[in-house]
Amino acid sequence: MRLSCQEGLVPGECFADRIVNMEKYGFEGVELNGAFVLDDKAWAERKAVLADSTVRPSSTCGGYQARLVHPDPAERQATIDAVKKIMERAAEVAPGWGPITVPIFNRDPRIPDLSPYKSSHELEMELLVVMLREIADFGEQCGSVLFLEPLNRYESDSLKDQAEGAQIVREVNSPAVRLMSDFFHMSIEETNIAETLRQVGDVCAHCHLADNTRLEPGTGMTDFTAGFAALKAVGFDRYLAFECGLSGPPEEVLPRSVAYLHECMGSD
Ligand code: LER
Ligand code: MN
Repeated sequence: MRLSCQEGLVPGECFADRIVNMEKYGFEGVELNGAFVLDDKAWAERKAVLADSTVRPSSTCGGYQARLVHPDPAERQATIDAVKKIMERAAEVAPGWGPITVPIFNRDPRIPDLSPYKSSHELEMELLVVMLREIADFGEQCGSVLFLEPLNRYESDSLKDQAEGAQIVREVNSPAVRLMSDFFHMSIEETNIAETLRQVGDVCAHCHLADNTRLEPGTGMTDFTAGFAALKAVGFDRYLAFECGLSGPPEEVLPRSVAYLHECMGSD
């Protein structure tokens, strides 16, 4: 289990400065902004800095419109194109990591309800599996992984349940498509985060960390000790990336939160 952090959370005039600070604060990984992976100049800068650092890329987040189950085929294709480009670039640096995606946010148009044939939700999840199979084939060829992220009811009423996300990943049945578990979304949607992680642990390959208020871990009520014990029990050895607001200056609160999480992990 290793700690990662979204690049935008750490201060620095340029990416190289941010990475130096990340290492200083105790992070082993960085979650890149997908927009900077898609941009030629920003990607070249990131690749060069990472080649010289002990901080490893864990994942990318955002940077394109996440519309895998959008009703417009052109929008779905644009999402597939962006995801594949990020996967290809991720594999240039190392195998086994890549973009996070959500199927669709609430603000976007949804697949129409075709009851009594099929509900919107059934159609969306079926379409999601079809889309993910194409991504899985691509990821297996280039060596990259896509992380599927269930949200919470306020951001999407499509995929917001870890068990359902795990079921979809099992159906796609590829090492190139894995589930990711966001502690903030789980604190809203799951009755017991540790129990949930035990149940989805066979397909979970990435986590997002924030406390229940979405500030940095250690500021709220989420039981990270129980969550990490569950991850340990299922043999999770991947990255947990900070995706959160900060309760104070980053140089104070980020190292404090990292130290707190190491206590929660036990000896790790
Ligand atoms: C959005 O709330 C979120 O958790 C992001 O990780 C979505 O990619
Ligand atoms: Mn997240």
